[in-house]
Amino acid sequence: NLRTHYTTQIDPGKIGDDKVALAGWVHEVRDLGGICFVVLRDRQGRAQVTLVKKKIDRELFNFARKLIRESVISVRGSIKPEEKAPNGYELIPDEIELLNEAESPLPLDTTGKVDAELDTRLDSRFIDLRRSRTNAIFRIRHEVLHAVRNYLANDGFLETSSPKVVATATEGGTALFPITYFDREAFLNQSPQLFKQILMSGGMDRVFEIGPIFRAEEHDTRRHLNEATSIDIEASFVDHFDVMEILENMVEYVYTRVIENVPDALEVLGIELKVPKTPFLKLTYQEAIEIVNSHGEEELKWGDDLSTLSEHTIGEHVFQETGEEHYFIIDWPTEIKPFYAMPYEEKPEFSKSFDMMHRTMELSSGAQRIHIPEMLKNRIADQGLDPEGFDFYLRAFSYGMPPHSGWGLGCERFVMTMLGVENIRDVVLFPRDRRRLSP
Ligand code: ATP
Ligand code: AMO
Repeated sequence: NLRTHYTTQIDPGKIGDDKVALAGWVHEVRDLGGICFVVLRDRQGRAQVTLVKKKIDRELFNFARKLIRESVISVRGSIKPEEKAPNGYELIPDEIELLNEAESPLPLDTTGKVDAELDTRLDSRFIDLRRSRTNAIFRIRHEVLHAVRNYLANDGFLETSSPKVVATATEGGTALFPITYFDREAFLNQSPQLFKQILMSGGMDRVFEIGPIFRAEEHDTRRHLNEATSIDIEASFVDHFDVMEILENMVEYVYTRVIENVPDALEVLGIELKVPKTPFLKLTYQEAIEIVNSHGEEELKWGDDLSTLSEHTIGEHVFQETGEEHYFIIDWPTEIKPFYAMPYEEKPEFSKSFDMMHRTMELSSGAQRIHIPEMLKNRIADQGLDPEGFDFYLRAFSYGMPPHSGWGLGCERFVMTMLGVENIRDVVLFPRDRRRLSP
C-alpha cells in the first residue's frame, strides 16, 4: 500500500503501534543538522515526517535530506503525538519511497510565500492546484455542487442532460459559437433552456441540469467566461414565485453545507461565511431603476437594461438597508427578457421574470414561461427570430404543455460571490475566455 490514510485522517491518540503510510508531495525539507523534517502534503493537508539523526538509519536520513521539493513520495512508519506538528502528530519513517522526482526550479511557488499573476497560475494549473488557496477553492466548489444536487434531488428534481451541439440560439443578445457538424453548420449551446422546457411537455415535472454553456461574448471582464457551468431547473404547475422560493432556499442550504462540511477550506481562505437570510428581498424592476436614478450617477429610462454600475448601486443600496447581499429584481419589461418569459395577463409590458442578484453581480435569471403555442410563436417573431428554426421546440407546446417556470444559476458566479473572489477565472479549473484556449 502506497497510502493507508490522508494526512488529516490520523488521530494520534487512537493510532497505536500500527504502521501507517502517507503519500503526497514534498512540501518542504528542513534540515537542521541533527534533525530533519520533511513536510508531506496531500489533498487534505500536511504531515510532518521527523528524522532524528542519532535514532534513524543513516542512509534513510541522508536520503530524506536530499529530497527535492514537490517530488512525489510515500512514507511508511509509525505515528507519534506531537502538539507542535500539523494535525498533532509526526510520522517516524521506516521507509521513504521516491515515486517521482520533481525538476527545479518550479514554475510557481507552492508555499504561498511568493504570489503569482493569475495568468502564470493558469498556465501551470497543475502546480497552482498544489497551493492551499487554490486547493481550498476547488474543494468548496465540489461541496457547492454536491449540495445543489442533494437539495434538488431531495426536492423531487430529476437530473437530466441536454445536447451541447444544437441548431438554434436561445438567449438573444449573446452570440453563438459556430461549429462544423459533418456537412452542416451547428452551434455550441448557450443554455439548456429549450430542452428543459420540452421535458415539461414530456411530463418529467421537475428537472435539473448542471452542465456547460457556451457564449461567444467578446467582452473580457472579471465575471464573464466563454464556457461556464450553468445550474438549471424547470418545474411544472408552478409560477415564478414558486421557483424563486426554491432558489433562495437552495442558496441558504448550500451556504450551510459549505460551512458545515469544509470549514478547513474556508479557514485557508480566511472567510467567515454568513448564511444569507431567506426570503430574499424582492425589488421590482421599477423600484430598481428608481434607486439608480435617485443616486444620480446614471439616468435610466423604463426599458433600459441594468448596467454594471447600476447593479452595484442597487446592490450597495440593498446591503445598506438590509445587511443582506442577495435579493431579487422582479417584473422586468417583457421586451428586454427572452421570448419565452410569460407576460402578466393584465399588464403585458411586464413579464413574470426575475433576476437573483448578489450585491456585486447577477447570479441567476428565471421566469414563468409562455406555455401557449400561438403566443410563443408571436413572441419569437417579435424578437426578430425565425419561428421555423424553433419547430422542434414549438411542437412540444401543441400537444399538452403544462404551465411551467424555471431558472438558470451560474455556478462560477455563485462560487466567486460566496468566496469574495475577484476574478471568475479563479473558480474554474481550466477557464475559457477570449484569449485562453489552453490548457
Ligand atoms: P446575463 O448575460 O446572463 O443576463 P450578465 O450579468 O452577463 O448576465 P450582460 O447582459 O452580459 O449580463 O451584462 C450585464 C451588464 O454588464 C450590461 O448591462 C453591461 O452594461 C455590462 N457589461 C457587459 N459586458 C461588459 C463589458 N465588456 N464590460 C463592462 N461591462 C459590461
Ligand atoms: P442567463 O443568460 O441570465 O439566463 O444565464 C443564467 C446565469 O448564467 C450565468 N452566466 C454566465 N456566467 C459566466 N460567464 C458567462 N458568460 C455567463 N453567462 C451566463 C449567470 C447568469 O445569471 N435560460 C436562462 C435561464 C432561465 O430562464 O432558466 C439563461 O440562460 O450567472
